[in-house]
Amino acid sequence: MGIKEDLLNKFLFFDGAMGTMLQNRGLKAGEIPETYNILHPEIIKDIHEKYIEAGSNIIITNTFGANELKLKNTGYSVEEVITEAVNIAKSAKGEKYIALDIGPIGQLMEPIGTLKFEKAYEIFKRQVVAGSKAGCHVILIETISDIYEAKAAVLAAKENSNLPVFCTMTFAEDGRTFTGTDPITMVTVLEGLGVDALGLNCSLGPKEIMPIVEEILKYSSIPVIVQPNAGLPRVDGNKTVYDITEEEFASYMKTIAEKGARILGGCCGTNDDFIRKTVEKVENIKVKEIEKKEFTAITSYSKTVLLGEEVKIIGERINPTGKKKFKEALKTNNMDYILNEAIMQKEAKADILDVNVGLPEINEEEVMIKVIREIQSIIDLPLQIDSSNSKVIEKAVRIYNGKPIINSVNGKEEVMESIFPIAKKYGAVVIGLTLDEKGIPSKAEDRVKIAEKIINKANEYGIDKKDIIIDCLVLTVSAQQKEVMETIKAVKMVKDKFNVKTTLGVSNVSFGLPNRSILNKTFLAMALAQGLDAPILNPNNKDVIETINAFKVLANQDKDAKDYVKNYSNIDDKKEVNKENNTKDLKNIIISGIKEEAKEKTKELLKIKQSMEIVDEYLIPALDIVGKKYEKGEIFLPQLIQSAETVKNAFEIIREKISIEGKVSIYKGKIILATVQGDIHDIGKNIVKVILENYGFEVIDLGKDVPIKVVVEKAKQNNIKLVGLSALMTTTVKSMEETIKALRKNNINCKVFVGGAVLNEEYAKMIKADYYAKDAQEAVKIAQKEFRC
Ligand code: B1M
Repeated sequence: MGIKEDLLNKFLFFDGAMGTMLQNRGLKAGEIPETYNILHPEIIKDIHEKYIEAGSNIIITNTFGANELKLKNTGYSVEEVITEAVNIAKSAKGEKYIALDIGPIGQLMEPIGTLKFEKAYEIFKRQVVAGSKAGCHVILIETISDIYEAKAAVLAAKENSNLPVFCTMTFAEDGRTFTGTDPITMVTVLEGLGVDALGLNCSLGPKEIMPIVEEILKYSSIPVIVQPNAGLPRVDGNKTVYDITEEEFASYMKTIAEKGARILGGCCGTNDDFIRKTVEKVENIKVKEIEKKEFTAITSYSKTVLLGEEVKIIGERINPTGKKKFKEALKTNNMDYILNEAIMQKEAKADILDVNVGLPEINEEEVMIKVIREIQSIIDLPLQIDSSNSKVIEKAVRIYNGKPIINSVNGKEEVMESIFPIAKKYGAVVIGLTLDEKGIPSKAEDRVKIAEKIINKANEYGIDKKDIIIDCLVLTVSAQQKEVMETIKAVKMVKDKFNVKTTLGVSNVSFGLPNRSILNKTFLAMALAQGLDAPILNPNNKDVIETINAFKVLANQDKDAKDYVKNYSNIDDKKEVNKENNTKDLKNIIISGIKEEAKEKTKELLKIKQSMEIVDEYLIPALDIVGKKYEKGEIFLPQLIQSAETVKNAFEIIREKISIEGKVSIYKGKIILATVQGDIHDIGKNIVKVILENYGFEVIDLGKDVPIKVVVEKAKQNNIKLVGLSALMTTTVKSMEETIKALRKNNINCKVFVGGAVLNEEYAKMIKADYYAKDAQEAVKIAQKEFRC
């Protein structure tokens, strides 16, 4: 029996924390826990044995951070540390499986950070190879907060070992991971990638994670892992302590087991007593059967779109066919043009975006990857990867951050054989076109036969029917009038016979005829009535969208006509709002995160506005809107970052203009500027710097997240008379106060001015700053006063 068989009908128990157990045995702050495998193997062995005694039957190796980046300065290799760790686990007395622990790399992935997907894959691969060589039984990827990193790790595990792969992520109290992934998205992506068990670890205590666990269980068709912390952390003196007892922990874990979780364990703050109590309480409960969930889902990194409950729109605009400007954009690498098409479709309420960049004169593979990377860094809609080249499809689905749709296969053996293995491996949904070697059958019945062949063949590759969307193909009414109704008939037959999801490229129907919109919307209504789930169309076309909105009411999909009323009650107000949105100003560009366009727009604006007017009227208000959207959970960190980067691009143009204008060249005094420790927001501080320099002050810019002692040292070294500190978060005002205190304590004879959105006059006084500067101009006034100029 192996671990997979065990999971079919019993509970398995992981161990509890390693880090806190090691701290209790002498691990000091700054020491790397994984070095204990080599320096103190007896301690690690003892911890494993304590857990086995308590009832754990899966032991997690002490290799959470055993990757090449974290071990870099230890003098030990990944292979040494992992081999030792697995050997120690093997030598621990008692029956158990050994799970190779793989934690996050410790660097943020693109687009939030700089770590490339391929690099992350290589780092994980090294760990997997070492672990499986050393003889572990399962690979456990855990505490991951970015689904993209999880994807790199799972692929590395599956492509470089034959071991079962488990993957757990960490969630915050709002039910999302750090980068915005919710439970359904995690389940959809990880299940698609073929992991053997999935779930959540760390995050919060068992009570707080309950709603997240319920969501995971609702959607998962495979065993679910739950490893919470020992409650919520609290700082007591200089120790972190957790707030629930072993008994309470175990009671919650019992409830979690009853709800359906299969693998239970503990994370931070737990120890062998937590596991013992949990095993005692759970051991004799009957395991809940794991049901197969039959929903069709596609995802981006943060958003899941379910097909079937209501009509979903697949936007068709990212496609060069018949579009001169689009072709030009592809040839000249004009990403902004393509991104704008994506944004416009999102604003027009598309649910999924088709991405096709097939042009004979470009390198489709390269361009497809670039376009997908760019779109997924600013848009949270799931993508449909559209190409006739299987190599392009594979490359694209690999780097895509979510579960995509592949457009498409058809009934030709050769096509199915090349695409289905890709769809299976990456867990994509596939569109099956009802044509084969003989072309498109004219009769509905024959198209249904091809649909059946596609569904059966997919099944042979292990692809479930829920991951197939059938396209019965729309023919042009001007050329094949008789066959248009065959398509409508085929949609109904396919739905009735196979109960699969359906799509159609709607606008094909009207080629060659005037006023195409009338034909498109009527055909659409007919197809919707027969069961069309996800039409591919232009969401900017008002007629088809109105047809869908009306259909949703009539088909009882838009319950109580809520959306309909919202859309159509204040029609005049709406027109105004749309007019405003359509005049793409710099604010909208920043909110959307289109960097190059921001530069161009700023250049244009500089012809009619003063530099600081642009900062005050566009840059700051745009970031305020972005900040509010972030706070409300409407956007997530990746988009926040894109907007911040866009502002930096715009400000770079303004900075150049200001430097050219360079009003003053005389030296008026030296000022230190810094964003305080713990705070990485530096856009405001950088603006203040440019303006102060422009007025003739010399600025020593210490950057962001500046340690208190660095501010003190630099002030001392440079005999500074004026220090400016910036902070943007309520949490870092404290750090500002500490910095001021340290300057005073070290008898540095300087004045301090403070600024940043979170501050005001009153706060400034409270933390004993000499001045509060609400903006850059105010900072100049303060400097002028201090240096008497
Ligand atoms: Co974040 N962030 N952010 N963020 N971010 C805020 C501040 C937040 C209010 C957003 C929100 O939730 N609504 C919130 C703080 C909540 C709070 O404390 N109550 C927040 C959070 C929570 C976070 C993270 C924790 C998110 C996360 O990781 N989960 C994280 C923080 C990491 C950390 O610092 N340890 C984070 C990260 C980021 C990005 C990296 C994505 C990015 C910063 C990029 C960068 O700066 N390089 C970012 C951004 C862009 C924002 C918002 C949207 C915009 C900030 C900004 O640049 N405004 C912000 C929401 C908001 O403020 N509306 C938000 C424009 C800038 C010109 O204004 O800095 O106020 P401001 O500067 C003005 C004046 O205040 C003044 O002059 C400037 C010009 O007039 N001024 C000074 C500023 N400093 C001065 C110094 C002076 C004098 C005047 O003398 C020394």
